[in-house]
Amino acid sequence: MKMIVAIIQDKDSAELGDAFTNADVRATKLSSTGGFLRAGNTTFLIGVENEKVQDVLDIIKETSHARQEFMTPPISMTADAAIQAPIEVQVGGATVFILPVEGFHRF
Ligand code: 2BA
Repeated sequence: MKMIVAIIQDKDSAELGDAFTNADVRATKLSSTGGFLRAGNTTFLIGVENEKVQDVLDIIKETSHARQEFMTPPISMTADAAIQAPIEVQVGGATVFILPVEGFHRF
């Protein structure tokens, strides 16, 4: 069994949640915040049997879209505090970690 941790953009979370339900994939949705943009994103925790991992990855890939966002860099990131122009950042469709699961219990 594996635990898939998928960080996706809030805009895609409803569609991804529906896709998981339709595919009978059990998931937990957490509200999270990106460390760089400090904007809200969504983290799904999905516990799945090894043979279903690829199916889940396919669903995430189909549903998650990369987008361009703008952020104003903090003063510490700019050479000159007077230059505070927003920079364009490409936010990925999904950042996914796959972890081994030692145990799974439902009581
Ligand atoms: P954020 O940390 O808010 O990052 C949003 C986007 O900003 C990133 O998109 C990346 O394109 C850019 N970015 C992040 N850190 C940067 C830096 N130090 N310098 C320049 N650009 C930077 P993604 O890579 O697609 O990441 C989307 C979100 O996934 C992240 O939001 C974060 O919440 C999560 N994430 C990404 N990599 C992670 C990792 N290795 N561990 C934990 N969470 C991660």
